[in-house]
Amino acid sequence: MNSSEIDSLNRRFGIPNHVHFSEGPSAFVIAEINNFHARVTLCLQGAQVLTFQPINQEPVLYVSKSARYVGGKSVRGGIPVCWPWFGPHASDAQKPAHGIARSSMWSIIETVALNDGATRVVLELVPVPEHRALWPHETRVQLHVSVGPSLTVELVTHNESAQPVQISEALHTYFHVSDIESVSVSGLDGCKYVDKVTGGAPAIQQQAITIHGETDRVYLNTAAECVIHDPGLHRRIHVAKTGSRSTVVWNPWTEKALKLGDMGDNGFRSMLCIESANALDDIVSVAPGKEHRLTTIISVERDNDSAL
Ligand code: TA6
Repeated sequence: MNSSEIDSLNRRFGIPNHVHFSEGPSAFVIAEINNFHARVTLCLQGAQVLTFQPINQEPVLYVSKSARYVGGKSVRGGIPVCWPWFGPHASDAQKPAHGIARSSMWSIIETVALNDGATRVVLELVPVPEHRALWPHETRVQLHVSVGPSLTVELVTHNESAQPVQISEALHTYFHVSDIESVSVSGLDGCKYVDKVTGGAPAIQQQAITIHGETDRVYLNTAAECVIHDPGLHRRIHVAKTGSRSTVVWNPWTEKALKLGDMGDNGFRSMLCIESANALDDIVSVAPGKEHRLTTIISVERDNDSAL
């Protein structure tokens, strides 16, 4: 997008002390949402939230120091939008992993300064001819981003066809942590999960989750809020959700991170994905003319009592 198009975005959707558009790396269009609660940046490609930093807090999301800003590829970090399928396509390995949304252009359709000083930005996926071969359904998808003391991200699927449409999806959130081996995650105790590292073996979570190697788990049939306990940063990150029956927990660890090529040498040590999703058995059927909303609500709580 060139500077006159960015000027047009600022004229139509910019809001002083709330929303401003600028050109980022590789001419990516970046929306900066800055209010007295927090600062968020997102790129129009993929409607990808990149950063979230509440006032007086450390960054909450992880973006790889080796992240690449390439057209048609999601950036390593922030909150990639996986839609209308999660993971590899169920029947066609040629189709892109995690669907079409995260690598496609979205447009801004609304920006609002809310009464409590928060800010909302609404984006919509721009339909293009090549999508039809990948996803031959009449659906419209929007992302609603609300920035206040917490960050709320809503992925809204509208079924505009006369038939039910099945989707799987995730808000694939990368969290910034002090060190992966010093954090734990509560909220999924007793929950059934599919362990993708051991070839899909089912298991039941015992107690809090700790990470000491490659971890790639889809927790099923759970609406639970997760909490990342991070004594190194003296904080707890709360990941609440609605419209989601799956939670994905992922850290690639050394070997997988090296294979990915955009996580640097030890980037995996300062990230943990806790993804609000509907995946595997939790596929969603959206009735004709209806909408489905997957929401993740991220907030941070200081924990000055915790010590490493
Ligand atoms: O959500 C976990 C996962 O499905 C992992 O299996 C891994 O593939 C990760 O997503 C990242 O996928 P990406 O295509 O962004 O490299």
